[in-house]
Amino acid sequence: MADSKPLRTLDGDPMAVEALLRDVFGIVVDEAILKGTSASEKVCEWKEPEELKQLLDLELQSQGESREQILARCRAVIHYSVKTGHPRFFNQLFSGLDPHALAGRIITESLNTSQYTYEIAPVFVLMEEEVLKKLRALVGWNSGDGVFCPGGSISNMYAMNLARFQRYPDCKQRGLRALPPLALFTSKECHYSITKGAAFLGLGTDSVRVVKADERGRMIPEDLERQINLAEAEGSVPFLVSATSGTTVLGAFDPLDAIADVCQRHGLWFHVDAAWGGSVLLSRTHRHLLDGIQRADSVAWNPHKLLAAGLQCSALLLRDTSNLLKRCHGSQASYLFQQDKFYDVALDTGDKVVQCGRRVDCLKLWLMWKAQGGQGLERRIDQAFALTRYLVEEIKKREGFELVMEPEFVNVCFWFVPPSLRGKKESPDYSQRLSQVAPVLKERMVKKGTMMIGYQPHGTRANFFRMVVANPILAQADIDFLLGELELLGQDL
Ligand code: ABU
Repeated sequence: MADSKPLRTLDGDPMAVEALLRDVFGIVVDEAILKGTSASEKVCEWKEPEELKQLLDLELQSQGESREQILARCRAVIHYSVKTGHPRFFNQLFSGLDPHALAGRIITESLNTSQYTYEIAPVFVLMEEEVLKKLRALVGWNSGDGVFCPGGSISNMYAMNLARFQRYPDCKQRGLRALPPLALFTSKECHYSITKGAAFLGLGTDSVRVVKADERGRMIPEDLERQINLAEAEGSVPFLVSATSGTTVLGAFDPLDAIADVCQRHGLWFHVDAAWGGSVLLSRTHRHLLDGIQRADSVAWNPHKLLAAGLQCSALLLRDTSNLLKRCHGSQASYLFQQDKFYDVALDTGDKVVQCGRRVDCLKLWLMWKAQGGQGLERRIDQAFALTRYLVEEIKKREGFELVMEPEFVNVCFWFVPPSLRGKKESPDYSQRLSQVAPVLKERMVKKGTMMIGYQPHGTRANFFRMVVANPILAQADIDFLLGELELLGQDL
């Protein structure tokens, strides 16, 4: 690459800009989108970090590079990246590549605006409100507020901050000095952002009281009540309960109605972390899993997960109609939020959030929804549940596969028991040896590039795979492939 001609600046040369971007889009369509979603291509091209650094030639230089060099770099970036839209990428709670959502992401990137004022984001301010209204309606609210956040963890932190502010508005000015020792409650299966949020907001991780979950991973409301009473007896002031709809590993749905009853009895803010499971609200068949969500004060919901809207698309929804977001976070910067503007300044939503610049996250969801309709999205959710059932039945049929439990959602947790461990459950080192299987298989599948599945230990359970059935292009053939490939990779173990 070093001897090619350097790229002259493209500023003010529309033909050169067009030529470059048409080439780049061509590469993106061929390599990232078509090959990236083709089952006959690899999910990833694994390289050790030192080798990858060399291959990518990461160091930044004072000299610019030629167009050919830049195009080769674009190809290399795509080639060595993990293809999360690939039908054998099962590693995270997001996967898939919806073309309409992607079109929205491309437009968003190209327009490069910030969501904070109507004057620079007129389309997106109105669109965000419409999309949030639709999500709120699915929760069961015909009014309220909300905002797109940079991820579900931040949505959860917003909920904690709002709950605290609503109870102790003084803390905005006086900070922690305005507060008694506070307590919040969540189950042991909650997302790790709850403890992170407690630390970040100055509540401290000790303020998080961990409520017991049942054998399926669902919060036990009786234990919640017990923990609230205990916290009070110890001198803390309970202020928030965070329930989870779709836990990260087991995919469990907390019993929201029973938890809402407890919150109501104790006057606590009821937050539902539905980052993973929120999209189930679109399915008339399965939305009963979230019965009671309409009683929440706040809901976190990530359409970038099960709806495949693309990272990131993470809504915080609020039942509040008192402008709580703005009262809690507003700082009235006079250079952005002039009150004497020529339009309705209520459309300047930037002071609702702690960020200044804020990405446009509504367009990808809006465009996908326009293309699919609510019915198309509902079909996707139902299809994911149906494929999950297929996977579960296949696991039950095959020797060497063992379910951790019947899934409630599209997380399928299972062990692959290799030939050498079959029939040895009673051996004292069985669990320890079984724990070593998933990491070995993970390394093999990644190095071969055929698929990616996550694994983890869980409580006293040995490492097991967590298969996530979410990609809208998944078919039974991909499920068959997954099981066959595990058998193949693990036949010598
Ligand atoms: N926000 C949880 C994501 C972790 C996962 O994809 O497993």
